[in-house]
Amino acid sequence: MQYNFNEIEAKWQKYWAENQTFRAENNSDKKKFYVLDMFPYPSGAGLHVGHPLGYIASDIYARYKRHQGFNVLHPQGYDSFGLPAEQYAIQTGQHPAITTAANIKTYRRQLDQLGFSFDWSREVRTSSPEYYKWTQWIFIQIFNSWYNKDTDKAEDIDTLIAIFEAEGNANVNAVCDDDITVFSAEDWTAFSEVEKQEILLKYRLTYLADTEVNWCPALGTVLANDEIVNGVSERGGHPVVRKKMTQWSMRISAYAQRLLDGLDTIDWPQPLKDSQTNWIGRSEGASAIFNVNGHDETIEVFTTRPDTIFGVSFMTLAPEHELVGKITTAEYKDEVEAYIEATAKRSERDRMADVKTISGAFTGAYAEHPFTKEPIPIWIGDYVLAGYGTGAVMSVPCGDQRDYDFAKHFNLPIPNIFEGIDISEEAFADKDKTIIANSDFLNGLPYKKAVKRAIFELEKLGQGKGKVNYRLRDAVFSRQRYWGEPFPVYYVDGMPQMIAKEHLPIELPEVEKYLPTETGEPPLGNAEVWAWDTVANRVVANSKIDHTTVFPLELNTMPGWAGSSQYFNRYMDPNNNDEIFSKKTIGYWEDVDLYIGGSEHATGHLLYSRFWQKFMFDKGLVPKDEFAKKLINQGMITGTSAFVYRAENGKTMISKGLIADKNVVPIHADVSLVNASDELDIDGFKKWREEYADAEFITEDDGTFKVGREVEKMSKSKFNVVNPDAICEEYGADSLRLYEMFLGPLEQSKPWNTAGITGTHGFLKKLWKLYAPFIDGSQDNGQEESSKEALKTLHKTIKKVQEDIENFSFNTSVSTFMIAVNELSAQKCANKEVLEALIILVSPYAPHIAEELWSKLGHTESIATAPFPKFEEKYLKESSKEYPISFNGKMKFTMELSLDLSKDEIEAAVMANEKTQQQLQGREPKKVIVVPGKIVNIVG
Ligand code: ANZ
Repeated sequence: MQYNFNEIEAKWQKYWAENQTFRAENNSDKKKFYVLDMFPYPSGAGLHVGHPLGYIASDIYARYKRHQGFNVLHPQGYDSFGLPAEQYAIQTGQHPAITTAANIKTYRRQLDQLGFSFDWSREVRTSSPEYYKWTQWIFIQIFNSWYNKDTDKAEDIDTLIAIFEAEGNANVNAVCDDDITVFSAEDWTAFSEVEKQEILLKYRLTYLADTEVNWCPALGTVLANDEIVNGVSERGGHPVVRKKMTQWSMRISAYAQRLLDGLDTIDWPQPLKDSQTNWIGRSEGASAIFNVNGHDETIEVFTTRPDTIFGVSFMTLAPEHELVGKITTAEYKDEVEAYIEATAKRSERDRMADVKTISGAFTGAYAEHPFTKEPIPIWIGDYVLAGYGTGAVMSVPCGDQRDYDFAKHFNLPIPNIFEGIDISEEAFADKDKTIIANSDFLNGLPYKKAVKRAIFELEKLGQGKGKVNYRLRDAVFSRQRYWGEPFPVYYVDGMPQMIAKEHLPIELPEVEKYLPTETGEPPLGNAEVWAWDTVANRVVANSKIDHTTVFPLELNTMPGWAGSSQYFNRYMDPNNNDEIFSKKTIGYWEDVDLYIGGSEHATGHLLYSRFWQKFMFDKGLVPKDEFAKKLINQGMITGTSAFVYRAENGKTMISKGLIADKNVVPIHADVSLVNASDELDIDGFKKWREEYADAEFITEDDGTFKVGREVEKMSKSKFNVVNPDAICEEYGADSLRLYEMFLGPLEQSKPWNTAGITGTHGFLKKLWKLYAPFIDGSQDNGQEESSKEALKTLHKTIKKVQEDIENFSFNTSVSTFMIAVNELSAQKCANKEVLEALIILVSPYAPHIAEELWSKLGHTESIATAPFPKFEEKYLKESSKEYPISFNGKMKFTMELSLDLSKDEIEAAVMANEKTQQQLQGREPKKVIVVPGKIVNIVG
């Protein structure tokens, strides 16, 4: 019987689905193991062979753990809110829910065809109301919390209100807005309801604030930093301005230190930890307060180098700093305003990246040096970022490169406070070399001591203190989009109110158009039924808004990361309609044991999820404050893109061999139009895109047209994707799974080459053949006894494969299987026990063929939970030894003897051998030296 993989794979996929083979039980006596994949965004293009790489690896591990007796949770779902479906809706009017459902269908078919052991009974979709009900619920929990620095955790907002009622806010140690004013208990009681809510908003873990955003009027939306290129929108090239908008923010900054500390407790890749560490950006230093001359104002700066305070020769404020308007003198007003306007066009990212352009303006105002009392000119400059530290710096041209460049550019004094260092040459801020001068209390101190002393002196003056600063900003949580979670929020007197849990979910309303409204409101502004009736407790028509019982609902939606910040927990109890998950269930599953996904999520999803988890931990909702013990970033699969070279005239395409000195532009050609010799199918290319229909082609002498090839990320936009469907059809999913693993170490990036799959496919055919006696029924009991070699091959394989899986070294397992099958085939092994054990080893990698052969070996149940074979050292040990037998040190012949023999027995056996007698020719040996396991030497 042939290895008919298409039939076998379809058969077992059906069996698994019908028997719910991979269903994980929430009530189990078994130990749990939770293997998680980053769930996909179901795009219209479907999966390419790069996508399943991580899924195959995690599936192998999940299957291995089932063989080891664990109750394995291995769920899958869809991150199904997002921009592409919305953009498609804008273009075509098609509701994003419809596109999303269609794309999910394709994804599901493609995932099923690869034989993953997902527990589909737990599927979640972030865009389904049953799911986002709980995203909304978490938002409400966060809103109803504040961060108490004394207990170092999130607490219920009621505990804060109780403090306000009892003693006001003077002693509250919270992470909160900067502009808090002190009030007493009496003040609090006297405040109006709206005033109280305004104050509480400054403490809540999610709050409304005027946030600077990149606003693109033409697109009617806020853009992320990376959606802006050279000051204009990446899409469409429209102007972008910075604008203040009232938006929801998440107070993730409250967790900065815990997010850093937590990294030490989890087994995540070091580069990923490093990027989170940098993103959080802890710096230790001091805040120093400078009085502004002639004003009742102070400027607070954050500095990592308070020891350099005697080198301050000017101060620089971010152009957005709130004091700029107040302190700028009439004389400099025009210049300052012109500068502010010019700089508003530059994104923060541009400002950070650009170290060459020096620009700024003098305000005309002066500050007073805390120690020398000298006047210090106050400038503004956009190298100072509004959102970092206090948005103001004390400028030390001899210690900081940017300050130095600024001083040089504007001809400001550059005092040198470092002894013996020529600051125009010396590397800046070379901390260890610093020698302090010009100050009584700092002179001669080494850098670290000087920092401490400067802080001490500032504190004594009441003009500063030690401070730890984090680069991590609070996360803006509002999006001006349609296809996202609606907020469970309505507004009374402009103050946000939460809708009670029992009325959730608040479902997305229908809209006519998915674009922002003409007045610049987000797309939900187009909805006609989008108001909250506080009596009927339901969403009603906007026309009913009376601001007494019916109020407007929030028009923004939540960002992409909302739904993905809790899905790993929701999988534990996804069909629970009363709670996000039951205590008992989360008590059992606890956390993710293994998480596999891409490294591009380092400072997005993986940081936000850790933040939400810590919040949930503080609230006693989850038992662990890190959600994933171990994480692996799978490497990227790269594709070999094909390039056609277009001559400058735009019409002529030149074959690769002829472009040498010509001016050409490489353009992507779809890889399906190129054969294995890099020759282009010219007709196909012309038909592929209308714009190339009348292109002309300059070919090589032999009439072929050659393309250039380059390895790039596999991506639809680079036309180098390989679709797994065709491969499954031609070679089967098991071949594809093995091949993806065989390509190389999981974490490395590696190029795809479809031709190589014949290797793993050939292996599976050989494997199939090894089981032929069982497949055709000629052998059903196996050999009476397994041969020593077969057992040795088997146990060697068990050892290696187990080590490999545990080290996530899946590529080396595949070659181990190949060796094992070669050896067993050569041995003509038909022993049932050996072949049973072997197929269990193979099953995590190539599960369909494993199930089929398992059944051919006479089993009626799935192989999925068959115990993983136990490695036994004894089978690797040699039981006998080929002894070299020497006479007076010269080896004459060898003898195979059992290793169990004693010295005397060995000697007796050697002496009894007739070859020995031949050598001795009747002589009595003087001595027989026996080293068991090594040699025998006969002297005499
Ligand atoms: C005086 C000084 C002297 C500084 C010196 C450095 C060297 P990190 O490590 O990134 O925290 N700074 C503070 N706030 C800033 C802002 N909003 N935009 C741009 N720069 C800002 O760096 C902190 C240092 O960066 C601070 O210490 C400040 O310059 C500057 F020899 O103060 B320093």
